[in-house]
Amino acid sequence: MPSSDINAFHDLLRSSKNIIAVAGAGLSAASGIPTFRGAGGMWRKYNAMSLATPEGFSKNPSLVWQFYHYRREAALKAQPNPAHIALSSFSLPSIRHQIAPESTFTLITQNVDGLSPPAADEQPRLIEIHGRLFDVLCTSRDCDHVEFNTSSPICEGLAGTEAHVAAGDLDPEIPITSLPRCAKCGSLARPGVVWFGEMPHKLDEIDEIAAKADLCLVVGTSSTARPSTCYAAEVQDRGGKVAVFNLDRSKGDRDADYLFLGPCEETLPRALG
Ligand code: BJW
Ligand code: ZN
Repeated sequence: MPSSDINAFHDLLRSSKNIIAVAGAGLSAASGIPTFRGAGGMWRKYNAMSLATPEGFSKNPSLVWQFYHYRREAALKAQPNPAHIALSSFSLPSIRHQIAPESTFTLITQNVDGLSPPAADEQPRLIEIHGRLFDVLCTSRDCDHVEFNTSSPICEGLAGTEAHVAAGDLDPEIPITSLPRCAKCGSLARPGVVWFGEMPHKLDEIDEIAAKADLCLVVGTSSTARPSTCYAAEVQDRGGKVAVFNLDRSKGDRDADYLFLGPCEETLPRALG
């Protein structure tokens, strides 16, 4: 069984040289952003294959845009919670005594909500492996324009639909011409997130970082979506350690070296602060 000895974990933090954290939807749960799986998860109410695949978007971009408009509006209203803050301030000089001075820390988040605050000195390094809700991509191959757009609503055609989506009621009738368009060429735009079957971002960079990591924190993720699910085992296979922070038991956690069960907005500040 994994240990939950916080003092031993603090010793491990201090002796680790290259730390990575792989985070998931549970990190943002206390900020009011719903998770995907489990009780209250979005994939219980909405069909993942219709809303989070390129095929779903080709078939009905209107349904997909309503889902992402609803998610954008929720993220715009949300604030980082103590778990986000604990991760982003992990390398600040004030708490730097917790870790070795020359150590590195990289946060690989599967979340697209933008709630992990960027650190001033680029430590921790933040990698948003599944993209960002507020990136808007042109679907025309000839253009490929990307725009960072936090407008609320993103377009008039979607205004107010978030209330219906929250009730599980997506409107199949919104015409494609009323959906977000590319600011450069006018083609249909799409959310800048990574759907099932698409290539996650910065995989080469992550592989390089994970290959050097000697400690992997697994925070608020069900560890179901590849490739994020692989990094902890990779670190452990090379002799590194794994610490899981989750509300509940999750896939692979019995192999972890440390397991801190409970809301990560409580367990992480205690473990890292
Ligand atoms: C708390 C808490 C609290 C709650 N405190 N904890 C069949 C068809 C198509 C693809 C595949 C297929 N079979 C396999 C695949 C591959 C697929 C995959 O892994 N599928 C499995 C899920 C079956 N992966 C992909 O397609 C990926 N791409 C890929 O593989 O490319 C090829 C390639 C890769 C690498 C090398 C070579 C080739 C892309 C995956 C994209 C995932 N997309 C989504 C949507 C993104 C955009 C959006 O946000 O809308 O990403 S799906 C969804 O799952 C989202 C999440 O990022 C991801 C992971 O979920 P997460 O974050 O773990 O959330 P939950 O809800 O599952 O878990 C929350 C956890 O928090 C729970 O454990 C709670 O207990 C806990 N919790 N409150 C602490 N307060
Ligand atoms: Zn364009």
